[in-house]
Amino acid sequence: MRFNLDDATIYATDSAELAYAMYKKHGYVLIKGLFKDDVDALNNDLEPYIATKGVGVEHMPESMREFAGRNTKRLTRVPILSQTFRDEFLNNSLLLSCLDTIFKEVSDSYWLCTAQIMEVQPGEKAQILHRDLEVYPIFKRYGKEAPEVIMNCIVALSDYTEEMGATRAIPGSHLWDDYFQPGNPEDTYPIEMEKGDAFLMSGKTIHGAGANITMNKPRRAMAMGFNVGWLTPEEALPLIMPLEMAKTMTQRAQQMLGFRSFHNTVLEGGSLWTVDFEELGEYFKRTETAAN
Ligand SMILES: O=C(O)CCC(=O)C(=O)O
Ligand SMILES: [Fe+2]
Repeated sequence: MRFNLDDATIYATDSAELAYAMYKKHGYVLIKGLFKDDVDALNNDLEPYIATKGVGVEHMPESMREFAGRNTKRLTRVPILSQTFRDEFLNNSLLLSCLDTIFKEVSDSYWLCTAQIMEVQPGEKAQILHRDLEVYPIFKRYGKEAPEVIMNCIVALSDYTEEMGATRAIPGSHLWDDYFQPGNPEDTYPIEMEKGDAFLMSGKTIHGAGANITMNKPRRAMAMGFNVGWLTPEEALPLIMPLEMAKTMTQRAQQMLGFRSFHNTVLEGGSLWTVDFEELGEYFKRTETAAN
């Protein structure tokens, strides 16, 4: 039976419960217009950086460069480069409600794993199919029983089609027993999106960027990854974001960026990422007062 993306599509005005039901069933949910009021400002903030960015990734080991895409521009560190990202994208209430619901079975809080622009250039081939969970490889052994430790929210920063390299995913692949079974490109479906739409996907779902077979239409998307608080994020953002910048963010955003501690409350287990057992947010406040 062919999969119809409409069956996994909701609107920004819909509830987190509906999003959750679709994510559970298909392994992802497309949320129409989730960031439609924010993408122009984000593009504005980032345009100069994207324009001067080359294709490919300079600092990755050779073996990973194919995966990242030799003809794809990847711009990382978005939270530092864009105030719109810090103010709006990190505080989107539907996205946060979805993530709260999804992660609460596994972890009391979560980090921003990465926020990066992925602009697939004309001529780029399809990305190798994968599950984002594989960044923490041990979980692959557990198949569908693996805990949900990483989620990806891919936001369209331009309208894009299958021909431009829309992300392709295999619906239901989060429910497979054997995660060592490679996905078949013929079983993937493109997630075509309009500017501002967002696609929230389980780390257990097989996917990859599609090939861009157009002559002159880059596909611009942003991936916002989130990982549970007891795993290391991809980007070391708290080490490179100035504290002064972090202070302008909401508490939720500070927590996701590593400027607050991680408390295992509901699931128990104590606190992590503290200073002498003190909540990091309190530590920053107290030591700053002492300095003044
Ligand atoms: O760019 C895309 O559509 C997906 C990229 C991706 O899945 C990844 O790099 O992990
Ligand atoms: Fe991925």
